[in-house]
Amino acid sequence: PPAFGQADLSNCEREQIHLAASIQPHGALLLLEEPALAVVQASANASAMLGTEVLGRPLAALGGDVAARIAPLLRQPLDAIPAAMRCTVSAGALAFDALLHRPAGGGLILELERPGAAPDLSRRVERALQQILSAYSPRMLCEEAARIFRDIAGYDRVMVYRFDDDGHGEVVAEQRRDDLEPYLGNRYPASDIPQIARRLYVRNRVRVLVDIGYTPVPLEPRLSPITGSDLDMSLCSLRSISPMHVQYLQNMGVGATLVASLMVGGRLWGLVSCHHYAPMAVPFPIRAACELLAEAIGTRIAALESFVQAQAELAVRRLEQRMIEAIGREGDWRGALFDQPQTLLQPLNANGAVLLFEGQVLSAGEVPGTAELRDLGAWLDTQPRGSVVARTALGTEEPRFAALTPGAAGLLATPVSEEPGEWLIWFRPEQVQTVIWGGDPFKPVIVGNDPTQLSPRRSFAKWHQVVEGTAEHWTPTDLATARLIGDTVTDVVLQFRAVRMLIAL
Ligand code: BLA
Repeated sequence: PPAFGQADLSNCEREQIHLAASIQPHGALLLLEEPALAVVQASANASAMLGTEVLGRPLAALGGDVAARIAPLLRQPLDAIPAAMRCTVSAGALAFDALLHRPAGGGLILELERPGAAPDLSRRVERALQQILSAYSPRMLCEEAARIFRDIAGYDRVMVYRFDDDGHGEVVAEQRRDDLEPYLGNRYPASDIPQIARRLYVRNRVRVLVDIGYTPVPLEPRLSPITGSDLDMSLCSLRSISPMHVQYLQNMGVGATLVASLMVGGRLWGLVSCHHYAPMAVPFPIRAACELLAEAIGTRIAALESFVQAQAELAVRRLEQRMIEAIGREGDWRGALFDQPQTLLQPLNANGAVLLFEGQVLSAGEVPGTAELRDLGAWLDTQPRGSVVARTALGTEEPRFAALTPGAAGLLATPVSEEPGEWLIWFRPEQVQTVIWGGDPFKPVIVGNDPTQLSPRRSFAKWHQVVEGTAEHWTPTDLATARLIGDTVTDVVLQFRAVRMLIAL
């Protein structure tokens, strides 16, 4: 794989970004070797920043209280979460915010930054947590998250960026300076954020780029004397940012970023991405607050998502009730499903739904023509029984239905009886049809191989290519909901047929 900074567009997926061998210049990094805590590797700016020679000397020799402050922290594991402290160096003349952790391979990494003006955040964080806890839908929570980060971190633009199952991203909420172009609703391909970076962001939950125009400060010596290889900087907050990504941000005109991971159920669900159009240093307490808030937001998203599932189950139970009442009233259950189109569309976030039953076709919303629907029914009969049938690129996966894209690129179907040809089917359109973009999304953009062309515009064009012909994924919740509706209708159909038979006798 390409070393840090050596990647081009053909191999940037595998750039070793955690082996940056350099830092951003707003702090200094020391690698300490136990037991003496001797400085064996340091960023080239360390001696100047700390006001004393560092390489080869034990930490205690640097003056101030830094060595004494570290001693009690060494009892913590420090291999997953860095410990934070305030300390002094050089006979107490210089104060620093410090972060201490154990990288893979051994030793201790100490990162030091001069403290910025630290506002008292406790009231604002408390209020923010309150707002997070009282958000009652995932969408509302994401909007709240963008407002909270803008308030606390103060960047020009804050986006909540959500990943789908394939890793493609969507800007689902945004707060920005009024004069900035909106990115809300934009979609980006998974390839904009390599897998290696995503794995890193699961472990390192807040990343900061202080000044896009920075000159990276190399580590000296280049390799860690403890391991004989590049220092693992995965958990470093001063780590240099991949030049590939820096180029991307430069092309967007961005001057500084802070990005926090949103973890839901142990997965990287999305990011809160803050952009500033000038350099921006964020003092450690603000970063710590952002990390805490991102954690709270992720936890709340998880709770709301399981609540959404519970709501869907409740809605299906109510639907069952209404179908049974309709049989009593009208001698038929189908009105309960189709009198209001939203009844069937909303629980699955579908654009169209169809019932094929006893040779008849009932529909809600946008659906293909009757002849095509009958063909679909015949094809569904050839599919294995016992589970829902789901397609996100129907026209590609089943080429004879190619003409049904763009309106019905996504299909979800469940049988409603044991009889052939009796199905409930939901449809979703091709997702490029559903995207809002400030400007013309279909204006051709050449997706070339030149990194200096990296931009959201190009990304969007690339996303467009990658997802062509596909609908938004059916989530596990969608599949469960569809199956529940299918089973419920099947029960109702059995009762309905039994009653009809009795009446006929
Ligand atoms: C990282 N790329 C990222 C990150 C984002 C994006 C959000 C995470 C940055 C962080 O957590 O600090 C992408 N940023 C966007 C997008 C928007 C945005 C889409 O603001 C839209 C508004 N990038 C590419 C390509 C490659 C690439 C083609 O576009 C190469 C495969 C690489 N992106 C790349 C790398 C990183 C990255 C290497 C990791 C940066 C790092 O942490 O060092």
